[in-house]
Amino acid sequence: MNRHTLSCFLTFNFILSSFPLFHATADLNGGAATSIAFATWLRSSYSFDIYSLPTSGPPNEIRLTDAVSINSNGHFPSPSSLSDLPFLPHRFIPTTHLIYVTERNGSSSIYLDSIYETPLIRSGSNVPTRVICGHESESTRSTRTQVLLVGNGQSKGRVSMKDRPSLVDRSLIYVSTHEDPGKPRASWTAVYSTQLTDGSTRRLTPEGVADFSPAVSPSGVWTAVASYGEKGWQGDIEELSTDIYVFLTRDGSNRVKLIEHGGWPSWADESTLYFHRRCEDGWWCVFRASFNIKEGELGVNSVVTQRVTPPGLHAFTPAASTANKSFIAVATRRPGSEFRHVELYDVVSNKFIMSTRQISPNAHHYNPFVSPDSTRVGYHKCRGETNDFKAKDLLLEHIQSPIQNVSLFQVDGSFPSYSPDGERIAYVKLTTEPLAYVKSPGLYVMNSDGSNVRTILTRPAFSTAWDWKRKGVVYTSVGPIFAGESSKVDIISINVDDEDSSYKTLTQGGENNAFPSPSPDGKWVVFRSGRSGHKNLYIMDALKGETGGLHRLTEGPWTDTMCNWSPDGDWIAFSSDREDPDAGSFALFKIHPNGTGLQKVMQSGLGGRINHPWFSPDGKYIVFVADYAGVSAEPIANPHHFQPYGDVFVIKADGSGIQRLTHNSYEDGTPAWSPKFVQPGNAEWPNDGSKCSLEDCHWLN
Ligand SMILES: *[C@@H]1O[C@H](CO)[C@@H](O)[C@H](O)[C@H]1NC(C)=O
Ligand SMILES: *[C@@H]1O[C@H](CO)[C@@H](O)[C@H](O)[C@H]1NC(C)=O
Ligand SMILES: CC(=O)N[C@H]1CO[C@H](CO)[C@@H](O)[C@@H]1O
Ligand SMILES: CC(=O)N[C@H]1CO[C@H](CO)[C@@H](O)[C@@H]1O
Repeated sequence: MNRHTLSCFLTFNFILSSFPLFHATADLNGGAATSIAFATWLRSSYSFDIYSLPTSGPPNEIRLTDAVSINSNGHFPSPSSLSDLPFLPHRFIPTTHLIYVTERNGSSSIYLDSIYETPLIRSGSNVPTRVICGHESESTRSTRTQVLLVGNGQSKGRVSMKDRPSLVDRSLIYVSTHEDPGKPRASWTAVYSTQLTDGSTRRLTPEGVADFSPAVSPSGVWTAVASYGEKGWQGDIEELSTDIYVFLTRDGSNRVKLIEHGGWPSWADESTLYFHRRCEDGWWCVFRASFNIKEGELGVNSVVTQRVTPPGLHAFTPAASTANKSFIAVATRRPGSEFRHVELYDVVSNKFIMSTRQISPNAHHYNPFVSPDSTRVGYHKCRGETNDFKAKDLLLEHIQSPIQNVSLFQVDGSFPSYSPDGERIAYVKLTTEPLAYVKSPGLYVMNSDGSNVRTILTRPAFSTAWDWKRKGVVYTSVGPIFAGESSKVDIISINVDDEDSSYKTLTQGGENNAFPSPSPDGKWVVFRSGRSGHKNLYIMDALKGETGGLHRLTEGPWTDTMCNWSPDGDWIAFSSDREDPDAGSFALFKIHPNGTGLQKVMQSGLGGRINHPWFSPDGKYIVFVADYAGVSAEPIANPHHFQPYGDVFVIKADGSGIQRLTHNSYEDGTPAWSPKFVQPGNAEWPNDGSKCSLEDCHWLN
């Protein structure tokens, strides 16, 4: 019992420049504030922290980040890159500096933590500023200074995703998604360089191109990226069909394609890069590329590539080691194991020499990185429960919104919808989710602040919607999601305030009747049904169901689905593949409830997908989920997401003025607008601990 917890940390909030936090791009709902809730596949149980292990000797794993929010994709800066940074205090002997991505405060930003061992000073002594918690041993304690290096302030004040940082010569190189390339199905991910001493930021990726996974060479002169180049995102959701390009870090010039087919570059020295690709034998494998780099003269022909890791296992996301070139770090998936581990691979003897399997066999470990002296390997994994604290997963998280007067909430559940007074949220847990907190799939209701979660129905259900007139009445579809036309799915209405959870089945025959949305006068419900052999839209009586009256709204050999009735009653928005049935491409349409006025509101480019439209309370805007912004990271660097391109967007109901609401590399979905403004805030699950219910990429199985 030598170690005990002590509240003693130094925080520094060094903000480089003073852009406004919110960049108002629109003023929806006539200036009245509203809210949008949406789901992000399993993100609420990530609880990632960055850990490190020595590359030789006893496997003493240490947690480097502070167990707040989600911390990932770390980088150990070299001592020379840190020299002269004005905000680094020099009063302690440094042990570790770590640069990483954090999602605290509802948007990603890049932090530098410096963890110092200091002689023990009893509390009350000269700790200069605000203090957060740390460890204390008999004679030392660690003190952490935490510096925000790059946030939205460095991106013209725009909310964006920040990722893959490296520090070179007092400049931070990273990706950000804050610039709209202005065309559908194009990734917004580009590489930027921010000068940390003066805060100036420069874009290194050419306009109209997306770059992923930047890596800076040890000298800092070159940066390598995975990129589609001019051809743009190809709709990939597993391996990205990228090539590797290099350019001069100082200004992005001298850009050349170095390697066809590859991703996740990592430099061993100025003429050696490791990278991954899916090999022809089906295994993900790591390659080494050797080349002779000279400004301006480089091309694919001068490069020699060689496969490094053997068949029989997947090896990916390599991290070269620069001081000791005899090994690299990789993530692996081995046959017979569902867990992703970080392993060291000796490139001289061609043997795996160390693995996180020894330390935490039943956890996923992501995206290794090696310290400049090659003595430590870092990675991130879910923190779970540890001895010194209990991490808690969030049931409801406030996400920074790029739109003024719209607060954004991520709900740990699918198909959230707000009650007409904005006080409650109905949502479901799907059968496909690992059920960490709930015993069974079904329908749940909570207050909009995340309190008072109640189980309403323990049967598989999906899309939810509240009646506008009858208080407490919720519609949902009961049965399997993603099922064929004739699958047994019926629409029910249930009063969530009734004690007995009895419900009324409104549709008959069970031929995939789903996505109910009631009319604002409370008389009708629009829904989709597979009863004709195709999924089309129908309208039925809200109280009596089909038996009280049924009208067919759309008809054709295609799929019309995910319908939402506008609050003024005049329109029904829906998603349809009618222009190219069964090709997997869905556009956004609207139609009057009397069947006239059909209009295509928006298409997300050729072959694109727009799903789950929902009208704003004033009917002037529609929120939806789409692949409009492509993917924002290599999917293999994340846990599994079925549709990693899913982001939430808002458009005017006439189809103009698209705005991106979410910026991340996860699968966001099923947004719903609240009629009232909900105060920003987070809510933890009432249970203790983080359940770490991660799933590794299914397509690696
Ligand atoms: C370099 O790494 C290899 C593999 O871990 C190890 O066997 C070797 O001792 C290291 N060399 C030095 C000089 O640290
Ligand atoms: C159909 O409904 C729209 C709006 O709800 C209305 O403007 C239009 O006049 C109606 N058309 C017919 C033929 O009833
Ligand atoms: C800029 C703006 O329109 N702000 C509005 C946000 O919503 C509140 C509450 O409805 C209004 O008072 C503000 O004017
Ligand atoms: C500006 C802001 O919201 N800062 C918060 C970011 O997150 C940390 C940790 O959760 C809070 O302590 C800050 O107040």
